[in-house]
Amino acid sequence: MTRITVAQALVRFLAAQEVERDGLRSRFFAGCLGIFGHGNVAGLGQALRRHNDLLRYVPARNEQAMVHVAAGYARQRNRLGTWACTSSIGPGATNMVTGAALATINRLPVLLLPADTFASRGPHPVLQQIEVPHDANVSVNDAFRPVSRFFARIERPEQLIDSALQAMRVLTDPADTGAVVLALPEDVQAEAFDVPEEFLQERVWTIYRRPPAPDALHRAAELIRAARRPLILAGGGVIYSEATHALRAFAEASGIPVAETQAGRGALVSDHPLSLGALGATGTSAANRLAREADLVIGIGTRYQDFPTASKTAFQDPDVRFLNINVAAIDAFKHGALALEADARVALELLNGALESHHADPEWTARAASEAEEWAREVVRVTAPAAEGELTNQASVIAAVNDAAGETGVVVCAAGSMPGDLHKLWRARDPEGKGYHVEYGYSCMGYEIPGGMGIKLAAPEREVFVLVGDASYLMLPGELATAVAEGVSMTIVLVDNHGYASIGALSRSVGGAGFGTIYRAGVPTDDDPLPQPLPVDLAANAESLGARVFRARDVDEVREALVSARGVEGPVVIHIETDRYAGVPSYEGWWDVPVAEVSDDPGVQAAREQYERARAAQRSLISPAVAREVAR
Ligand SMILES: Cc1ncc(C[n+]2csc(CCOP(=O)(O)OP(=O)(O)O)c2C)c(N)n1
Ligand SMILES: [Mg+2]
Repeated sequence: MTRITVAQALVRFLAAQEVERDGLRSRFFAGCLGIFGHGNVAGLGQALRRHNDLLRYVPARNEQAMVHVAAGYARQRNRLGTWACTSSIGPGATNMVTGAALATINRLPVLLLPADTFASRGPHPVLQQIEVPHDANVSVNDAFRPVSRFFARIERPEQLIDSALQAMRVLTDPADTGAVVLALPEDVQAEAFDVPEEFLQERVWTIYRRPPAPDALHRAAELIRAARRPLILAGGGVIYSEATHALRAFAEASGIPVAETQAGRGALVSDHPLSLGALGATGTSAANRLAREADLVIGIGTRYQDFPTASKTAFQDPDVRFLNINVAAIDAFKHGALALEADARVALELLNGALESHHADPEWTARAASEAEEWAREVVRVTAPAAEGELTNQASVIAAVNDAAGETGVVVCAAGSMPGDLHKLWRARDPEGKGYHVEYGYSCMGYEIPGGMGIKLAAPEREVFVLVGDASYLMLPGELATAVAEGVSMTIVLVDNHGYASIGALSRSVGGAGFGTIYRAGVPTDDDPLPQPLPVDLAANAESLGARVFRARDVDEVREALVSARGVEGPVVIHIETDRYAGVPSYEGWWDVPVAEVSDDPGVQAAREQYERARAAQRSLISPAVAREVAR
C-alpha cells in the first residue's frame, strides 16, 4: 500500500496502461491535455506537475478543442491510444460535452476528467456550481451521461480503483468505446488513501480479434454465393481493424466492388478497378448506380448513417439483403441483416476461405470497373482550375491538396461543403487507408485544427493537411496557438467563401434563398440580397496566433504555398478566397431534409413538391428473409 492522493494515484495509473493487439504493445495514454481552474489546479494539477516525467502534460486553449485533439489522435492510432483531458468544474467541464459526443458517435476512445463540486458539499454552493432544487446529487457533469459510454463520479477515494479499471475496459473495447468520464470532485482529488501496489503497476490490455460464429460464417458465405449483384460498403471499422489488405484480397478474389462511407473512405485505394468511392448522398455516380441495383449489401464496420444510405434511397432492388460485419451488435443487426458480429479483418479472412474461389458475375465486376473509370475522368473534369479572371473553385483546391498529400499525407476535415466534395473527389492513395480523415459522425465545425493536431501527434512521420472553411475556422481557432506552442507542424488550407456556403446551398435547395448563411452586416432583404461581406481578415487572425501565413490569390499560388509550407516548423495557414457558388454537383444522391408542407412562397412550394417526389424512393431497408431468421 502507498498513501497518496486520488489525483496522484490516477496520474500514475494512466501512465502505466498499455495496449496490445496482434502482439504489438504500446502505451495507451500519450499524455494529458488540460486547462486548470480552481476545480483541478490543486488536485490533478499538483499530481501532473509531480509526475510530469511519467505523463506528459500539454496546456490547451479550449476544452472542447482539447477533446478533439484526443479524438484525432485516437482515430489516427486506430483507437490503440489516446489522451486524457482535465478540466475545471462548470464551464471548463461543459465545454468538453461537445467533444465527448463527437468521440462517442465516432466510436473513438477519449478519457475526460472534469472536476466536480465538493463531495463533502461543505462550502456549497461554490463558484460555477449549478444548484438543482430537487436533487443534491446533480452537477453540470451529469450532462456527460448521454454522450459518454461510461460515467463515474468518484465520491470516495476508494472508488477510483474500480472505476479506473472499468474506464479502461470501455476505452479498449472496440465495440463499446467512446468518451469515458471520470468526474472528480475537487476535495476528493486532493484526499489521500491507501493505494494497493497492483493498481499502480504496468497493466497490458490485450485486444483480441473476435471471430464470427461458425454458423453465421457459413450462412454468410451462402448468401454471397447466391447473390447476383453484391456490393461491399466499407466503413470506418475496416480501417480501425487494419483490415484494408484483407478487404482488397477479398474484393479481388470475389470480384465484388467496394463503396465507402466517410469514415471508411480510402479503405480501398481509388485507382483500384473495384473501387467505386463514396456512396450515398455525397456519393459518386459509380457507387450510387451499382448500389441502386445491388441485391446484397455487405456492410463492414459501418453504422449506416443517412449519408451512405442516401436517407434510405440508395438501395432499390426490391429483394436487397444485408450482411453486416461489425464488432458492435447495434450495427451488425441493422436492416435485419445477417449479422457477423466479428472483427473486420478476421471475418474477411475467414469469409475469403469459406467462399472457395467463388466469383461474382463477371459482367457485374466489369460494370464496376467501367463505372469506376468513368468516375475517375469526371474527377479530373470537376477539379479543373477556374477560368482566367474567375474566383477559385473549391474542387481545384482539393485537387491541389490531394497532389501535395501524395501517398502518405493525411487530409483532415469535418464540416461545411468540403466533406461532401472530399468524399466524392479525393483520390485515396494510402493502402492502409490512413490518408483520409473526415470526421462526419458529428460533423463538428471547429474539429479541423485540433483534430489535425491530434493526427500529427499520433503520426509525426506523416504530413497533415487540414482543410477548414472560414466559418469553422472562426468557431474554434485557438488551438492554432497550442500548435505553435508545441511546435506541431501541419498545413492548414483556409477556404474562405465568406460564410456558410454549404448551408446556403442547402437553403436554396429547400426554397430558403440562402437566408442567414453569409457573413454580412445585417440580414439580406429583397432590395439588397447581397450586401458586402464583412471585412474579416482571417489570414491576419492566423498570423496573430503565431502561424506562418501564405495569402494565395488563385489555385496556382495554393500549389506554390503547399510546396513552401514543407520546410516550415510549426503550423502553416494558406488562405484562399473561393467562389461560394461554384459547387460540386450531386451524383444521383439524395439527403432527407424536410421542406415546409405549407407556405405562401412559390419557391418553397416547388421545393416541397420535389421533396415529396424524392422521398417516394425512401425504403425501410429491411432484409426480409434474414429478418425472419433473426426473429426465430
Ligand atoms: C458546431 C456546428 N454548428 C453548426 C453546424 C451546422 N453547419 C454545418 S456546415 C455549416 C457551415 C460551415 O461553414 P464553413 O466552415 O465556412 O464551410 P462552407 O460551408 O462555407 O464550406 C454549418 C453552420 C455544424 N456542423 N457544427
Ligand atoms: Mg465558408
